Amino acid sequence: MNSTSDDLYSPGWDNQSGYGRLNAHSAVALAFEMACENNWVPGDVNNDMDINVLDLVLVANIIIGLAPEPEICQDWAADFNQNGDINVLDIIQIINIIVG
Ligand SMILES: [Ca+2]
Ligand SMILES: [Ca+2]
Repeated sequence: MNSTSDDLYSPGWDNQSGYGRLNAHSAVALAFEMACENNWVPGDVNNDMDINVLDLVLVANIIIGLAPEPEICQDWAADFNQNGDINVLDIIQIINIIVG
């Protein structure tokens, strides 16, 4: 939990806030991320055990906002380089996987 707390004062532990307020959102996001890692593969956005052009289309749709409310793990898989952002860099890296 410490890694998902917001530090309120000095970095790390301090007298005023301990490790900071529990950041419930980060903790929940981390829990989902761990669940996704167990069941999904980055780049396999439709989770069909294959990374192909269908996944590219899904990532593109997520980027331009056409995907209807992607699930959390779908978002996670679409962020191929796991930098917290889904963009053209993820598409390029998924293309690299497809063309080998
Ligand atoms: Ca797929
Ligand atoms: Ca990314």
